[in-house]
Amino acid sequence: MNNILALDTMIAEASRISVSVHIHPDGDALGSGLALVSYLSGMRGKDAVLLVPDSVPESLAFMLEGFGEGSVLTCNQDLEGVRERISGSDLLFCLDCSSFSRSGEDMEPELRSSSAPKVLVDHHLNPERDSFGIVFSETEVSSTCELLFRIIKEMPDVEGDLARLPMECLESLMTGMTTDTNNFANSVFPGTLNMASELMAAGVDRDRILSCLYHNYRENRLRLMGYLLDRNLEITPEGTAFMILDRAIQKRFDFRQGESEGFVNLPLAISRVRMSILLTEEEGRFRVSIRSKEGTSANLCAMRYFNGGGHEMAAGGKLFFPGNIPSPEGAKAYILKVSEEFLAK
Ligand SMILES: [Mn+2]
Repeated sequence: MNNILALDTMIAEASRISVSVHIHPDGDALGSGLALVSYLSGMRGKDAVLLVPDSVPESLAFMLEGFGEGSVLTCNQDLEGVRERISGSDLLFCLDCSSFSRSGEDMEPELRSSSAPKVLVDHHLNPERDSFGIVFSETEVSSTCELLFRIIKEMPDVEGDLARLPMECLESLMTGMTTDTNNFANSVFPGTLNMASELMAAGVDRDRILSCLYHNYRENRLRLMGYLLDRNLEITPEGTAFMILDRAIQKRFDFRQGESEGFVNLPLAISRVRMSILLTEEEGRFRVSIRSKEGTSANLCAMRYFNGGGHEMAAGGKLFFPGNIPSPEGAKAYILKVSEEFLAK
């Protein structure tokens, strides 16, 4: 891989390294961030910390097991600490997002204005190359974890020998790849299966990871899922399925961040659905998740109508009120219009 030696030198010359991921971190963001912190501290002896723009969702808290107290700083708990950490860092990594603009408004200005060298490792479309000294950007991989797996494997101190790496590093990579592929249901490439195979051969307990990921939810998540599918899901004549997780429903099910993970994929099971949209109400905006089937671009839809982007068939964005729509109640009409316009023949 290009740039491996340049990266190796950059790491060798740094002592305080910070790794940032995107806001509302998912398994891939946390997995790649933790794996890198584990490699940098365990193998390279660096002072390495993962910076999370908001907080770690409860459902993914198990991923932090085995990591020391100071390995992760979150903006929600210690914003001052995060800012100090960024200004005191001599190397910055940005993982699983195409630019610092997805690092959240709390961290973005500090990250951008830092004079430390910056490295991007990401698998989304349209990376903001100019902001980084070294860019590892590939879209033909399942996840940032898969890309990072290949990078770490090629590092001169690893030489392809996974046994040299801390188990936390290997487990984090497996976890993130598993969540980003929806447990091997999408975005799986030949290299993805090789990665899984090599990690298992190196001793990663995949059954334990699956149990932590998929057998550990609160009852509310399942009841909310049932409610949304039965009472809330609508499908437009053009084949856009949409669900609106507004404040009232959030309250009713005591909704917590991360608990709707995967919901947006469910309507794709319906034959006539071409695209699925999940709106989650937040302060002054909806968070938007979009999934599409082959031939329909979730990325284009997110860019055109929802102030976002991502991958060809999995993207996200925001819908502001007031702004894009006058109030939360305007969401449905907006989606109907988008569907008509975007999926028109
Ligand atoms: Mn990802």
